[in-house]
Amino acid sequence: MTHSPILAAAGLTAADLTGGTLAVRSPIDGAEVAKVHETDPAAMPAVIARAQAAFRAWRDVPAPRRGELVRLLGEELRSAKAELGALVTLEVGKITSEGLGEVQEMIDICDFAVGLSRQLYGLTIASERPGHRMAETWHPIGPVGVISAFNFPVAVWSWNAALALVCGNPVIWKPSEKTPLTAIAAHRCLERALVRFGDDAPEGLSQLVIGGPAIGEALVVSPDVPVLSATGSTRMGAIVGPKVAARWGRSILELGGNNAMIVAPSADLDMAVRAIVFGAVGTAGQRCTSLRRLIAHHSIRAELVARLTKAYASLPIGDPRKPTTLIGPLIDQASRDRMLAQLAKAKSEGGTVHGGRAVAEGVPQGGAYVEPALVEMPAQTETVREETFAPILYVLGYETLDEAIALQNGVPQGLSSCIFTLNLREAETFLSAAGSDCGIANVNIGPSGAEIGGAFGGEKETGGGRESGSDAWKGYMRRQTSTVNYSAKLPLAQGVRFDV
Ligand code: UN1
Repeated sequence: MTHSPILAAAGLTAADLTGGTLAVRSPIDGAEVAKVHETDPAAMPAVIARAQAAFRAWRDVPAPRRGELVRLLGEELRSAKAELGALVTLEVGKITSEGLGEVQEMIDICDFAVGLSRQLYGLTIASERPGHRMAETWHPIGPVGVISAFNFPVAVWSWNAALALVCGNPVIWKPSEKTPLTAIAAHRCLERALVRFGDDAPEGLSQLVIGGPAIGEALVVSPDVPVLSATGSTRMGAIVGPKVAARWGRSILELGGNNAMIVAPSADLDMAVRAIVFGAVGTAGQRCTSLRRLIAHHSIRAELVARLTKAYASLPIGDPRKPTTLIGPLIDQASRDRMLAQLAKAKSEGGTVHGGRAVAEGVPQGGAYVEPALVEMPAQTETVREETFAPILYVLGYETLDEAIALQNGVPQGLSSCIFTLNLREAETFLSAAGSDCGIANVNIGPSGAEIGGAFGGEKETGGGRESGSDAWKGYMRRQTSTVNYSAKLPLAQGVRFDV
């Protein structure tokens, strides 16, 4: 099978695809599709210096004009949607609809950021001193480093880039080493937008750097990269966060999730089953927001497991390009090995595993295909408390809502969560201060598939960062509080007297 028509349609040339040192494989069949050129770590100081120079020009461009660049990016993405979506499918193994959905998420954040470019509001605050006016202004902060993961190879960049650009900041992007091709193709869309935008976009406004940890490290340790946004594992965040903090930078961390659904006795089980299946096996369980734990009331647990086992048995697994497929491959063999090892561990802790076998029949050879696994657990054991980036759904039981909420919150991660119930008291308790401790808490909706309009991120080991909608833009700007004295006196705050 040749992948070249998809690569060519996405605008990738022979120079992009050959002669480099980074081998790119398609998870569909494990075939090598490119040897991409890597950025020399020794070039990173120059990359950062270019971004700093671009910052000095871009911060003076009015924000609504900066929004125009992002509007053009949205246009480019709209016209490249099919080709870019197909490339996501090729490089990550997402099914066609999810590949397209990822590009739609990029378009959505562009639309959001264009509107935002006229709404970077600060407050006017009542001063306690007569003849004084106090206000805050949000200023551009400087180059933003973006380190993104394989599973959302372009959407996460766009959440950061669209906001950073309207906020007046250059961007330096290091994509996952597993997905440089989608990154190159998406970045070309921005390059085309820059050409159309004209001269007031400085050179070096957006740079793509490809390579391994040394490239990321250069961004992490540089005081000239005031904001570092990193998406990936908690292990990675534990290295990045302290290093950024040590040089007084700001990090926006979006790390692991271990997302649960509570299914209450009153739940609409038809809806719950559909939400569970999409949440747990969509994207082959490789979203930060994937559903990993099902906390089902004892009275409906057996029925739910029976319905899920039945639904799981008929899920089409295979080539993600086929329109009927719902579960594509895992990103690589190592990922499948980890899944199988976690299942063995769960078994040793008393778990009963349904499914979860490697699949070799009826799928392209060379890819890491798996049956999704449902694992009935006697308790929330060590394995359940770990995030495994694969379609494993652990099932736990509960008797009281307090118990269910304690289980939901009883893991180190705090990204997304949800409850299925038709009972108002239960729903509101779940959303209350004493309810879910996650950054995202839903009612009668699964934990994944968040819209860009809300702030995205979570607490505890998820890292605390917020990206995308709401006021997440504030993370990409510096706040300046200004008090102006228009009186002819100089009163001091707090009534302090200091007569000289
Ligand atoms: C991720 O998995 O890193 O909510 C991001 C969702 C998507 C984004 C997931 N909008 O599932």
